[in-house]
Amino acid sequence: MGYRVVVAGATGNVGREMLNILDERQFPVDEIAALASRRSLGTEVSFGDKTLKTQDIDTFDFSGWDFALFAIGSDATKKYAPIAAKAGCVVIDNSSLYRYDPDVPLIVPEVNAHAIHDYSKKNIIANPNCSTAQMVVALKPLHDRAKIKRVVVSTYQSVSGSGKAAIDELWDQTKAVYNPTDNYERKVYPKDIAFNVIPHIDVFLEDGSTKEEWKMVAETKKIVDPSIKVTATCVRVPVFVGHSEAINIEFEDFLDEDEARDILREAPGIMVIDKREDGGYVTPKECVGDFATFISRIRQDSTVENGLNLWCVSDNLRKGAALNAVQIAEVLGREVLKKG
Ligand code: 11C
Repeated sequence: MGYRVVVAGATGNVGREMLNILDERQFPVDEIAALASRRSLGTEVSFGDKTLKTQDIDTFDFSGWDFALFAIGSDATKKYAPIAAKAGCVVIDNSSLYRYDPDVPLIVPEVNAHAIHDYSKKNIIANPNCSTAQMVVALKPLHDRAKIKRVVVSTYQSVSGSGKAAIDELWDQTKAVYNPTDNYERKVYPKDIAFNVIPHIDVFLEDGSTKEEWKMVAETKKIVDPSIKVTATCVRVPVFVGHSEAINIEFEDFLDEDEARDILREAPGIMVIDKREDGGYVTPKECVGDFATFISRIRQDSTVENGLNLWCVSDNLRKGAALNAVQIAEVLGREVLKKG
């Protein structure tokens, strides 16, 4: 016996990846419902070799469904998650709405799968922000060995993190550079993204940081350890898919770069590609469609007592969103619902 699974927001970038990944990982699905807003109704989506007609999230009855993967943004989640959860359908939510709620576990399965048991307080489990998810996969095994004191991270985030309109914006602007008669209108970003970088993701906060930077701080504390200090600078780059991060870590104890490399090689969800030669590292283009978080450029930072630098790349639509949500569903199935 398998599961009755809902994907809400099935026509978006992340929703489509959720359907792909459920199929790729052969999740035991008995029945699947693809939900969309009224605006996208009629759109068909693929699930393996099947085509699903989207159903209206407004009128959908969640009772009898085991869990729902939500990729519909915070406003819609606020409306529909409590309805699904009340009907007994566990919500695995990709928005930021519930991430910081003490009654909702925020899960990256490689790091804190055990915390999933707290889901029953609200029948909701939160999926982290993409830039946090890949970073904590890398931090956790190192923290277990040498206790992390402080992390300084700079991100290089792809436009797919801002949705489909941003992908179009990068494409149209890039074409217009070569063909000046093409007109383009900036709709998503406040500055040009083609052949440029923008040091601004999400809204500005009072202290001058952005919400994306704050998320990396707050979520790392909730998922890994509240004692870890994080300072982040989040930057949008003209890459379609794949977020990259330059991470500087200061530890309590000494950790040699070779040992760090061995630890990361053994750690779940990580692929180490770290040759000190031309091309001996991973770039975002190569990680698209992959499940792993890739680590390269592992090296000692001799400017602090126990420091290490590394480069971390992952498919933001996968580990940063859809894959992590499906992995949460796998843990939920294995440890809690126990069907199949
Ligand atoms: C970006 N990290 O790249 C964002 C997208 O809180 O789930 C995901 C926002 C979130 O723009």
